[in-house]
Amino acid sequence: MTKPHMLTFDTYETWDIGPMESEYVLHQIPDSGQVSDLSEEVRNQIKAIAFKGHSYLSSEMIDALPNLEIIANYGVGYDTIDVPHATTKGIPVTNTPDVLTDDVADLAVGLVIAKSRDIVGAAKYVTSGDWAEKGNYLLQTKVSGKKVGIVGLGRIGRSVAERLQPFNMDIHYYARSAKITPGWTHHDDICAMANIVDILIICLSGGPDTKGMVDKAALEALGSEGLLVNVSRGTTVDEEALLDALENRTIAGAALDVFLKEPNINPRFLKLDNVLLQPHQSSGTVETRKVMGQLQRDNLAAHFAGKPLLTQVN
Ligand code: 8YV
Repeated sequence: MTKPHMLTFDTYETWDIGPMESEYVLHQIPDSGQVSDLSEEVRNQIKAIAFKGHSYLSSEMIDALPNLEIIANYGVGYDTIDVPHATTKGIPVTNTPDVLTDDVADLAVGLVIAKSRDIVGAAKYVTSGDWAEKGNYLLQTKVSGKKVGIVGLGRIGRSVAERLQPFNMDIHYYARSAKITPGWTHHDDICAMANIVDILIICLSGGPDTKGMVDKAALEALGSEGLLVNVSRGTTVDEEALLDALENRTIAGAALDVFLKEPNINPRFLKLDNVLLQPHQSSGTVETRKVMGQLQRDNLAAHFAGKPLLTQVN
């Protein structure tokens, strides 16, 4: 059987490239690459996209591939793909849900603890010799028993809450409607929730519906003792308002894995001493990335075998 031609975005690990090469003729373009960079002959051949990364797969790019049959995303979030356009063209889009939930939730909890206890600053205090020279480290902020507000109680938000419950935290969550929980408090207003919690953790999915949902008012409500953690998408926060709040210390600090512009984040972040910044690495473990790649390939294989897709989003 002849191998279908497939376009891959961004870089893949060798453990992904090998299995993809054995099933498909691969055409690779970088994360910010353009489909229009490919020759017309190649564009006509492409039947599948193995999408990865955080640039935008636009309607124009989709239209430039007249024989495209499927877009398989490497990641749970598909806000960087014009899914409505793919849908109107009858092109299925798949993602990789569930398999990365543990990792993202683990990192969210890690960020809460690392930022509250300043683990990174304290480690530098030892290695720089400051401990021996200057004495005990500054006292930090307790984690256990705090009031936490989870913004978005999907798979990841729920897993974050479940992990924080054994820390005797009082768990609040924002969602459009109340969900079945082990006694967590529902809010339908982010500001009202931010006003009463110590820590706000954003676990929303990205896209136009959640754009700027954590806004200036929500940050004001969180207040000068409040910690913001974001493991969702940079778009879910009003980033200018967040930078103002951090610079003016109207919130205590933030631990962020995601930004509006990645990896070229707003340079104002780099001047702050009340942030813990991460390079969008929440699903970035060897174990999880292997399973994400497998699920992406399983969806592609199902499509070309004429079988039902495993995790279709449209
Ligand atoms: C990325 C993510 O997919 O799953 C998501 O939505 O944000 C990440 O896991 C990953 O960084 C690969 O680009």
